[in-house]
Amino acid sequence: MHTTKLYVGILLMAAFASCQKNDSAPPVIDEDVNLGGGTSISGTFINSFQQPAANLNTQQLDLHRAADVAFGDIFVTAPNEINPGLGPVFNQNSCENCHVANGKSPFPANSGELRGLLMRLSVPGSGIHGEPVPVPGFGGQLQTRAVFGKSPEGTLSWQTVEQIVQYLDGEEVSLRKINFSIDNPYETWPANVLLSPRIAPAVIGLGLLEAIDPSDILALADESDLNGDGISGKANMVWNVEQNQSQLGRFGWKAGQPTLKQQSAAAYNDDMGITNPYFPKESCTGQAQHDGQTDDPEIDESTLLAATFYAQSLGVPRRRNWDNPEVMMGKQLFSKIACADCHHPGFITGPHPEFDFLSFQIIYPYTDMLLHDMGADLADNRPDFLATGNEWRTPPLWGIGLVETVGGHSNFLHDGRARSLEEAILWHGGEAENSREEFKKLNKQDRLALIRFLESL
Ligand code: HEC
Ligand code: HEC
Ligand SMILES: [Ca+2]
Ligand SMILES: [Ca+2]
Ligand SMILES: [Ca+2]
Repeated sequence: MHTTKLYVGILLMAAFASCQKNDSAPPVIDEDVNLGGGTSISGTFINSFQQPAANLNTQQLDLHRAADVAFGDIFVTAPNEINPGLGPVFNQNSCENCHVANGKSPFPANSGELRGLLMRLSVPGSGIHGEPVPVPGFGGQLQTRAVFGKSPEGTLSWQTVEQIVQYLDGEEVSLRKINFSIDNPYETWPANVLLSPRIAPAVIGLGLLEAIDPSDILALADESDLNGDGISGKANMVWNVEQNQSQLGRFGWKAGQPTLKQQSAAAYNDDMGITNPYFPKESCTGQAQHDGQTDDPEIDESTLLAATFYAQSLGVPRRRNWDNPEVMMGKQLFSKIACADCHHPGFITGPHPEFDFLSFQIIYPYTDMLLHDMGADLADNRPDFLATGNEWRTPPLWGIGLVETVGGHSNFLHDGRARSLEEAILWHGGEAENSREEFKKLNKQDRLALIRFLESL
């Protein structure tokens, strides 16, 4: 790439040039303080992920407020005047119940209240468009709740196993591995089911990630590791249901969804049992307890677009403490030990077809949007389009330092197993093994500096 670096270089040169001319120029700030470009907002508070993008015009701000309502709408059992159609089977009854305060879900305390944790299912192989193959009788996701008179598909339970890792300096950290199982299936649980636990991610900055030109993402891919650095990012190619074609995958932990609209439509359908123009059949269609009818969609296109717009139009919080010396040292280490080789700092978004506030923004999401083999310990062993059982999409790191402020927890990684940023780093394996080993060799002061940098994002 390096259009972004070039561009930023030019900006910095411009800043220096103006310093020379003019003594009252503003202090030079770190290039990535405005993580979300013109959408960036300030402040460190519990509502940090619920602010509209700073660069919305009045009309867009009105749309955003209406969209906020759609995201929070609680669905109930039909017949009901307002928001009917929940189920027959479902996981939660509103978007916000999983994406609490728009932040990352915590790992649940018990299987009675799963919060934003859900289990994807499939049997080995792939379908005609390369998609995971649904499990007969259970589909592609385990719905753990059902409306009155229907049975949940099963319950999710787990056991945790602790394992110790040691730094070069002798300090030890205990990592929590989680082994999931499905209990009380409503009918016989087939053999050979593949499981993929997923925790709800934060929903900030997603419109910007959608606006990155595909060629800028593909330019970072190095599938056969031609440059020999042990890192071989790969793009997922997934099915766009509306356009009836294969497209770059961007959203979800394995980049299994091409657009925010399709991601949102799938969430209505699978997570809440709400049929919609994209997915007009109930998720349990074909199962014994479904009545076999396909009625009109339970929400219309405008509701679907509203929920989609909400995630597109949220502001990204600015970095904090970026000029703290420890944070600045941590940022250097982040590049030095190759974290930045996957958590790619910057992009300039392309032109967004609909929304000018997403176009040509200089953003710092700290992701390459590509899939990486993260090793056996993180593997779910369940393929998702081109993503193998070992591969995950690099998650963006913007906002990661506010997870605790917003959600009151510090659980990370696709299944929420990590209880701190430190644990999240120590789980890295596969293509990230060298990077993790470098981290383990750092002295305590340097390790803390790296974490302080993450906390500034
Ligand atoms: C049962 C919990 C649950 C509910 C309800 C839910 N989500 Fe999600 N959401 C998730 C999980 C888990 C993921 C990650 C999915 C994956 O990796 O496949 C996700 C991912 C997303 C993403 C992509 C985020 C990213 O970084 O790639 C968006 C956007 C999203 N959800 C929007 C919505 C909307 C809109 C609704 C309501 C219509 C909704 N969600 C309802 C759990 C939920
Ligand atoms: C080979 C690519 C790669 C490298 C190198 C890498 N990461 Fe990651 N990182 C990922 C992927 C992929 C995940 C998601 C893994 C999962 O959830 O199972 C991740 C997850 C994370 C998370 C948790 C994010 C979340 O939302 O839960 C943090 C924090 C993180 N990485 C920081 C780092 C740091 C710090 C380094 C350097 C020591 C680093 N990473 C090196 C690819 C990489
Ligand atoms: Ca329904
Ligand atoms: Ca199901
Ligand atoms: Ca490489």
